[in-house]
Amino acid sequence: MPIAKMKGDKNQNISVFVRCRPLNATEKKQGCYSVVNVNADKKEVVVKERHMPGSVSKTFTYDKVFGPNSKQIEVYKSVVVPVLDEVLMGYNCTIFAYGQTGTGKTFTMEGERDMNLQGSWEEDPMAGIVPRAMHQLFNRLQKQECEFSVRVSYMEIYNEEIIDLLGAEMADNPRLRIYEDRKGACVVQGLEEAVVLDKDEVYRILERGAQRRQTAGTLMNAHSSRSHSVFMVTIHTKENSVDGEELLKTGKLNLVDLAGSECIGRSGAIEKRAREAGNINQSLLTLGRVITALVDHAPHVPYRESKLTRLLQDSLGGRTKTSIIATISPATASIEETLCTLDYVHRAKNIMNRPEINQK
Ligand code: ADP
Ligand code: ZZD
Repeated sequence: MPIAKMKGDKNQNISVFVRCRPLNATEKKQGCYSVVNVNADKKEVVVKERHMPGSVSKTFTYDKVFGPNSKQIEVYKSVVVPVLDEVLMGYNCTIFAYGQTGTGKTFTMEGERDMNLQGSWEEDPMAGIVPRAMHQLFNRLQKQECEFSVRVSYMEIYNEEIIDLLGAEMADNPRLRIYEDRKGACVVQGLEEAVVLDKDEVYRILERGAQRRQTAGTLMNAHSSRSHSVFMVTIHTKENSVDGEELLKTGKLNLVDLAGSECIGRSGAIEKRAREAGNINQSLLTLGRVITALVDHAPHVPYRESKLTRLLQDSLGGRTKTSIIATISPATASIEETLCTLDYVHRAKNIMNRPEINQK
């Protein structure tokens, strides 16, 4: 079949994963116990609604599930390695982390730097998806006999404003606007695209981004739980095919750490508490509405109603390969939020994308 015919004719569901973190010291002190059971073999998460004889339990099935003892490397190998293969084949891919604040979205997407560790960042066992993906990307590209270029953008969406986490030092961040390019893709005007030449430059960029974010978030906790951070990598490769022709490929990877899901209730309605606090996260709210519209096959999908959904429109019902990692707490006290998260991402499993290779 000619390539043109094969293009985009395969529908593919979004992949959905769940990771449960361990009970923490505070929860243990409060007498919380675990109400979540993760069955990796059956790919099931079971939530016991009452911890008594004749208890009610709810079971959800996903593409893969990770229990409280799962390690960063394990999540990386199962979820990200296959995605990186696809990016290098020329697909656009997106991985979202979704869940209540404090359940491990940032731990999963970015990880943590063990400052007692003398070793390099590449060897840090606490490194999350972003540093691992960047490290493996350069290892893979340097092994391949091809010319390549790697560009990185890193931004935060807070209160429907885009903050560039890599922009020039003194640039008093003007509000960055989104516009549509000739192909109809949404692009952020003026967003820094850092060219990364090798693995050694990666850490400096991550450090800069992490530092900027701290400066941006004066009210740290509230800020980080309400903001979305988006790490975008674009890879261009040029190979010579067997018949001496040039093969140009472009792959893109979006790694998205979403705002805490807690202000949005199970029905998708904004909780009264959140509304009263003026804490309406337009991007998170719209994400939920976009998912609903897609799974219901509604005639109109409200992509344009938020920055996040405009920017990532192609990941939701478009030509990007998309995965979602839902993070949950095992604790009794979080059972309502946990069920919300499990429901929400289970519904998202029904979204169909039609991935297409970018190749010339
Ligand atoms: P979120 O980004 O969802 O608000 P964080 O990533 O900040 O949550 O995680 C909250 C706390 O829980 C952090 O102290 C983090 O180290 C810890 N944590 C999260 N996930 C795990 C995990 N899978 N294993 C061990 N600790 C975890
Ligand atoms: N989660 C940490 C950053 C934070 O919220 O600040 S951990 C990883 C991805 C993107 C940006 C930073 C990192 C991070 C880091 C910490 C401190 C200084 C630089 C970078 C990290 C963690 C482990 C290995 C590599 C990078």
